[in-house]
Amino acid sequence: MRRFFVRALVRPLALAAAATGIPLLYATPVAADSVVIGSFPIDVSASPWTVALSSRDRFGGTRAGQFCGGVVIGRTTVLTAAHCMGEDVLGVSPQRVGDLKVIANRTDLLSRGGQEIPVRAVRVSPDYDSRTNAEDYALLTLAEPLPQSSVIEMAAAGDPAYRPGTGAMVSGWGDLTGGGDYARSLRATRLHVLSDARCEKAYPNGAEGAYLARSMLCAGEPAGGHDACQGDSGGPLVAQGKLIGLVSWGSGCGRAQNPGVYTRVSEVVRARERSAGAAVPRDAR
Ligand code: 4AZ
Repeated sequence: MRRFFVRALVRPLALAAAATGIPLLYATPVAADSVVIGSFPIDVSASPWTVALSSRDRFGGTRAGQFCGGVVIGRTTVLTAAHCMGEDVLGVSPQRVGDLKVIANRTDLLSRGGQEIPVRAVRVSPDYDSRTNAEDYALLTLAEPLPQSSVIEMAAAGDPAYRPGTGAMVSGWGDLTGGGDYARSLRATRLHVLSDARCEKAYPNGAEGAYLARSMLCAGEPAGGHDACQGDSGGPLVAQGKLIGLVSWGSGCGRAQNPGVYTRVSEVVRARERSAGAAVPRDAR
């Protein structure tokens, strides 16, 4: 995650600094605006589709091996970010992570609650572009089914939940401060869907970090302070009871001028319809 953090977060800032001529350090006062505020603890029963991705082999046991979030979209199917399955995060290809698991229905990572279920197969979106972060999703097939009560419906294109101004909630075990202060217990924050124009302005065209409205969704608060951060990646952004986004990338955390960028979940729905089960497993329907 650290290497992804550097790649995904620092480069857009560097590009912005180059474009404006404002020195990078002046443009990014670390202490003032990299702190995520406004998150609150929640019990996983309030968001039973939120799961932790875990590998104790790769990430150690101090937080049960948690390194990303995920979302239950079928009893044996978890949706996460493609970049969570990247070699720059895992160190090796996901197939070579022997203990890749999904931790479900557990609020406190170090408790014994819920289920730990091995991941049987990983399918990264064939359209994922690690350079632009476009189509940042992957599907995990679980070795055992989760309860139906953990499954959340994905919002298709045109669903009113995608409209700017819609209230939404994001949840995860990610960084609380932007300084590597990872949560042990599940947290959430409320924010709003923002216009594509807002993120196009925040992330102008560049070799990396450009906002692409077709496959990305912009969310945050006009004043900043409510945001996902490193370690939340792959986790759910939910509005009107449906899944609309996956935590994907952004510049810093909680900065007013840099909203969070999410994978647009309607793209996952579209890919599933297009391929009629080839790219997306049937049990995800
Ligand atoms: C990350 O590195 C990450 N503030 C996730 C979300 C955001 C930034 C970084 C959005 O996983």
